[in-house]
Amino acid sequence: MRKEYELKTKEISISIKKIIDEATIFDLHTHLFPPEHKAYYLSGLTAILNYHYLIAELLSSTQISAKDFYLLDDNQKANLIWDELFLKRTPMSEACQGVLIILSIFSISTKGKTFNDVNKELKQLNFSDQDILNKSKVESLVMTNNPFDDDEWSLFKNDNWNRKKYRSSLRLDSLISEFDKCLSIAKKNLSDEQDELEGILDYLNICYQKANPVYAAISLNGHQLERFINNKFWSGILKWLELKKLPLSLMLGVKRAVNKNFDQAGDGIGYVNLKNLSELCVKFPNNKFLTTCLSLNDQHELTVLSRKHPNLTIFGFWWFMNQPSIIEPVLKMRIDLLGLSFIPQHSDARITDQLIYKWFNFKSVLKKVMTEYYLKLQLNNFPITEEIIYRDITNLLKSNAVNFLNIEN
Ligand code: RAT
Ligand code: ZN
Repeated sequence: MRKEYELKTKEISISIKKIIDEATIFDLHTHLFPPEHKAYYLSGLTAILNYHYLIAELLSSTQISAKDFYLLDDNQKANLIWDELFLKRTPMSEACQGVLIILSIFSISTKGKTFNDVNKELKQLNFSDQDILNKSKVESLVMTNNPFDDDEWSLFKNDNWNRKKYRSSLRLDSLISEFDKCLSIAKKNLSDEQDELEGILDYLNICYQKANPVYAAISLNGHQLERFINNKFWSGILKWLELKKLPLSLMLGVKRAVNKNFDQAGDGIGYVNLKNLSELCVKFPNNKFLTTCLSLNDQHELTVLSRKHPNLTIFGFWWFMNQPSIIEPVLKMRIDLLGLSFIPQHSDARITDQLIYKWFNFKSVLKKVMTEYYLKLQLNNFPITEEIIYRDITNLLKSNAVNFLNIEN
């Protein structure tokens, strides 16, 4: 039973902690798949250690060459990462500490243990995806589904998985990076007479029917964003999204392959001009845009834009932004400008087990920040009740996203 009376100062932080700990989550952007999609379901220590954040850390902080590293099999890679980053060095970075949080939630101590010791202990627990979802309190999550990757997309041929727990999103990056391949996949399903846009849209219609996506998404660098605004093909895609009432998630400011040798771990930050985003919001007022930016430099301008454009909603702390030391000040800046009308976090988890640490870390910062703001409100004679805290936290961790996407949860 939640207390309806005004909380005393000391009770506020206790209530916040309890409500945030218990709050369930709608995770707006992940790279996870249900276990039924066997080749794509990742869990366990080998996958956790072979995360591209940790590969980049290994390759940039040791003398190990990327070429030699990528010749190893998955277990050898994970073993090496464990030795170098967890045994020979202090696992201080956010990505390293994330691994330790997962293990400690499963009560596994790591001190001096080899990769094989820890791997064996974790395997013995034999936990399912639902066990992880329960521990992290994630009720439902959005996958990243590429309709131009036949093998990955074969997930939608089956009905043996939970579509409410694992929601779909249409990832459209391939339409930029490998347009000809997309066209030939679309054409397999269609007549020859159509022009390129019609062909792609017809194919996307088929995918839409099959997957019931909650949004479409694309990651863009500055140059691509600039071209996006005045491009006939993309205007056609935006029209289609409008008709389908599908928001477009724009993930802005990535520069792919800044170090090609690092392969999957080689992407970095690029320049992006957010004036282009503002122009996009004005030019397509009936499209809804979800946006996140990779660079710290863009956060203030992005937040101001979200105050100015009703069709622009900010989400998450993406990738290099997902560090507690960055989240705290930027989260406060967002609240100062937007109140609570944004979607504060997504996990971007690639390995199901990561849901545990990514949400644990975000909830810790959220507790600290929300306590500060409620105490300020109280000082201004605004009475704080458990009802209010519960409403706000539910909105931040679930309802803002669910309502924005207009889906039933
Ligand atoms: O955060 C990540 O894991 C990145 O590799 C990207 O996948 C990024 O989130 C994206 O969706 O492009
Ligand atoms: Zn992602």
